[in-house]
This record gives sequence, structure tokens and C-alpha cells, in this order.
Amino acid sequence: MARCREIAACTEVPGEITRLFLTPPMHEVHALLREWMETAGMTVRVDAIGNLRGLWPGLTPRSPCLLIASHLDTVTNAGAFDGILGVVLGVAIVEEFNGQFQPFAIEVIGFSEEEGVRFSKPFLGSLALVGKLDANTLARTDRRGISVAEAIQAYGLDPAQLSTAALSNETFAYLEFHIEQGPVLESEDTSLGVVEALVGQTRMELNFAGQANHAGTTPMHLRHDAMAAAAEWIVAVEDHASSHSGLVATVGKVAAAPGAGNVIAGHVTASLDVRHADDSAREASVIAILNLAETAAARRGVHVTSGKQLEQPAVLLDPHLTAVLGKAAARAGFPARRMTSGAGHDAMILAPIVPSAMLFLRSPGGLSHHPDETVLPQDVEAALATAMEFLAQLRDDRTNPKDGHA
Ligand code: HGY
Ligand code: MN
Ligand code: MN
Repeated sequence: MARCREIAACTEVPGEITRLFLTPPMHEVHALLREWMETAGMTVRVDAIGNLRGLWPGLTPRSPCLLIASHLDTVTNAGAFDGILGVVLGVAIVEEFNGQFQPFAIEVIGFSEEEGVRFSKPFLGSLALVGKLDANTLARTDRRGISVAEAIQAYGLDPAQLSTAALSNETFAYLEFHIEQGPVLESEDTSLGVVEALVGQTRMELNFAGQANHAGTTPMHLRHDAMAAAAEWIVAVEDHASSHSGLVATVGKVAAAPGAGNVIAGHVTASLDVRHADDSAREASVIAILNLAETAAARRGVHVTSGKQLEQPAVLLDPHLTAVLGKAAARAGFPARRMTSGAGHDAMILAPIVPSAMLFLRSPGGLSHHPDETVLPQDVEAALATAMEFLAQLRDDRTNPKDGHA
């Protein structure tokens, strides 16, 4: 936990935790993790998308590799444990081995970008592992007009080398530790949760184009007020999601232009984040929510357009690995609750390529994406104990494989 707090001090904004994709404070985070990793006997490299990768070798150079990873970037004004804890726990697991090599290698990765804040596209770090970073993505620009490729170069890396970030073929499993970021485990007074599935998510940006005009001289019936259209729509989004079980929909970011108190807003951009465990339910709600935007706009002679930033289907994690993780938690004395994740995680990107499992730690207050986000020391210990049981089971499975699972 002290290490997570040390990393939290690496921020773009003194007094809060904000560390976006490949911004300068990421260099300090890499220096801290490199020191801890190398002291634990790991070899460390930074790949071309800025993932920090520590490798603890297996018994032989051909040993299969277990990937333990999470992300090092944050949302704005974040907490100290979202993402970071999963990387720091990975290093702690290698330290627990105390120099004894295992029948598998362990690669601990701190992904450079999972939140999608700087370029409005999440998972840039893990997408590079599975070869899904396309030219469009590299050309995306942030609010200062800097492209992903330019951000990579500014950090001192080479976008032409992105293919070297690919997952090594020997990777046989992916394990991610993460705070739950919700109220379930705390409400059941449970330390740990084993994630069975992650809900799908759609992220979009909507543009309401009306007519800027004088706030004093323009009668109400002659206005094309983009702010009023967006405001009616935002409340309609909340109503829609509240009346559809299992659905969450959020408008978290709004910008109005020209942004003067005595000018009717001519243009408003608004974010949209829609999530549901069932993809068809999510897709149907996205259509309904876009229709609500059309209705709110048309009533005012405002024109609305939308652009999709993310379409991420729901993901099922590996049933066998998840079962092994659940048994490991029970053996460690911490029966874990099986659950679905409402948050997105890098495991969604790895799961289609390599058997993946996730372990959640209780979030006190159910709070996350907030400076008061925290985790309980006893739950961190429970997660580490579970991890050691899980790895012992993997070792047994590898040394005397049974029922076809190596
Ligand atoms: O937004 C999310 O689901 C995660 O925190 N990146
Ligand atoms: Mn996270
Ligand atoms: Mn997050």
C-alpha cells in the first residue's frame, strides 16, 4: 500500500492524482517500479506503447509465462489504487518467491493506458499486446492536438516498434488484481471477489449544434439553445437507465461554446457511457438514448450528431482459471464471491487471446475514480495469500497435469 501511495505522488497536478497516457510523471512511476522489479531479480523493459514490463524467468528459457498485469494511468483526480495495485501486487508475488524459480516465468506489466482519458480511447496499452493498435488509433489527437504517435515519440519511444509489444507466445494465462470499485463486496463484508464476466460498454461523444445568440434580446420561442437540448437529454438518459434493470448510462463530461453567461450556447459536446452485461440490451439502449437526443434537439431546432469511441462487448473470463482462483481463495481462508465487473479492465482485451482471470479486492465505501478511493490492508494480504495458493495450483497442474488442463 505504501508503494501505491508512493506512485500516487507521481502526478501531473500537485495535490491530486492525475497521470494520463505517457505524461511526464509516468517516467517517475517507471523508475520506482523498475527499482522494485530489478531488486526482485526481474529484467525490466518499456515497450513501444509505454507498457512497463518486468520478467521473472522460469526454470528453463522455454518455460511458459504467466502474465500478471494492470494499468498505471489514472482518470483525473483519481484514487491511489485503481490499476496500480494490480501491478504492485504482481511485484510482491515475485518477491514472495524469494529467488526460487518456478516451472513458469512471470511477466508483470504496468499498462500505459487503460482509462481512455487522454485520447478518448481506452486500453491502448493492452491493445498493443494483442496487435490491435491500428493507424486510426495512432492518429487520434488529444485536446492539444498531439497524436498518439507523437505522444509515444515525446516519451522517448518509437511507434515503428509497436509490433515488439506483442504478447510472447509462451503466455499461458493472464491474472489481474483490481479493486472492485463498487459496493458489492463491502455490502457482503467480503474481502475478495472472483470475476466471472465483465459487462460490455459503449462510449460515444454527442454534438448538439444550435445557434449562439444574445441572452437578453432573443425571445425564448426564437432560440436554438444547444445547452437546453443537452440538459433535457441528460436527464432523459438518467430516466432511461433507471428504468432498465442492469443498465447504467452516464454523461460525465459536457463542454459548451462559446461559454459566456450572457450568450445562448450555440454548441455543446457531451460524453456518453452505456454499460450492460447483455450486449443486445446495451445496443438497444444506445439506440433509444440517441433517439432521445434527436427528440430533445428537434424541439429546439438544434442539430445533434454522435461519434462512437468504444464498442466493447461483454467478456466471459476463463471458467477453468476462474474456478482455480476461487478454490485458491478458499484454501487461503478467504472464500471469494463470484461476480460480474461493471468496470472495464485490461482483462477484456487479453481474455479472447489467453485464458484470463481477475480477483477483486473490496472497495471501502464502494468508492473509486475519487481521491478517497482506498483498500484494506487485510484484503491486500488476502489477495496475496490467494495468489500464492493460485500459483501453487498452477505449479502442480504443470508438474502433474490432469484432466487435460496444463
Ligand atoms: O471506466 C472503467 O470501466 C474503468 O475504470 N476503466
Ligand atoms: Mn482500473
Ligand atoms: Mn478506472
